[in-house]
Amino acid sequence: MGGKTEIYQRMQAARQAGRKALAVLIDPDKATDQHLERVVGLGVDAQVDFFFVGGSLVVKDELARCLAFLRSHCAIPAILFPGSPLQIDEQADALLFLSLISGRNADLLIGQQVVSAPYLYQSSLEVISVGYMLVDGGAPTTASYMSNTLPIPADKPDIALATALAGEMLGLKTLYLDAGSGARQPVSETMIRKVAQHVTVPLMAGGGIRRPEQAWASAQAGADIIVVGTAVEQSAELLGEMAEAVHRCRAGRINTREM
Ligand code: 1GP
Repeated sequence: MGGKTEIYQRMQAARQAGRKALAVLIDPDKATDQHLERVVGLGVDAQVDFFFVGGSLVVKDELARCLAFLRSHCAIPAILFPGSPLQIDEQADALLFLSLISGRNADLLIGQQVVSAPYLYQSSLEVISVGYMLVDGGAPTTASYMSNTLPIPADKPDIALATALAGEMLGLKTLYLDAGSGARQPVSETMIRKVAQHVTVPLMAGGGIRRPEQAWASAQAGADIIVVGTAVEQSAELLGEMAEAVHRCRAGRINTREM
């Protein structure tokens, strides 16, 4: 099956060059036009790499409006980060095709993907598969509750590594360590480093990153794409500092077979 690969190639090229990327997560339910205008303006100035759009629970019908706004106001790629097969819209550039590999909920491992695959096949969207791993961030999050799965314990990097390796061996094109939106603690540097040292696909990390130094530390530990949502929702001004912190980090990945 062919299909578009432009965004994925961009992710891979950045990873190979040791160039870190910032993705700003926009929850369409919460993003008023005024907020979007601000985030887009600051995002363009700060050279934000991607906008991720979606959420674990989207209750209003604002996705199309949000994507139309992004499309007409900037050239930063808009990538769907869907909480359900309902969140598909061809105005986006790509879609993260998530399989919740940290959980044992068959519906989120393969069930919902089977429902959405025929629609995606006929759409113009670039589909990027993601081995999605929820990590305990100190309290239940919407993602952990809605997915009805146990997150990976925060202090078990070996479990995260084994899960990530399985995901890569199954052919998933990217991996995502997520403490969940609004997590009390972000994914630890130890866990990110452990995974980053052994996988070769682009690695995303997010959930609970509130300060630029945390974004920098996650990138320095080996994440290629840092995802920030809540902090920018609460204070759009942080966006410039977040982007600066992530782009300043140049840590390449050192792969090892030593476990
Ligand atoms: C959630 O990783 C994202 O899936 C972003 O989390 O909202 O806590 O930044 P925050």
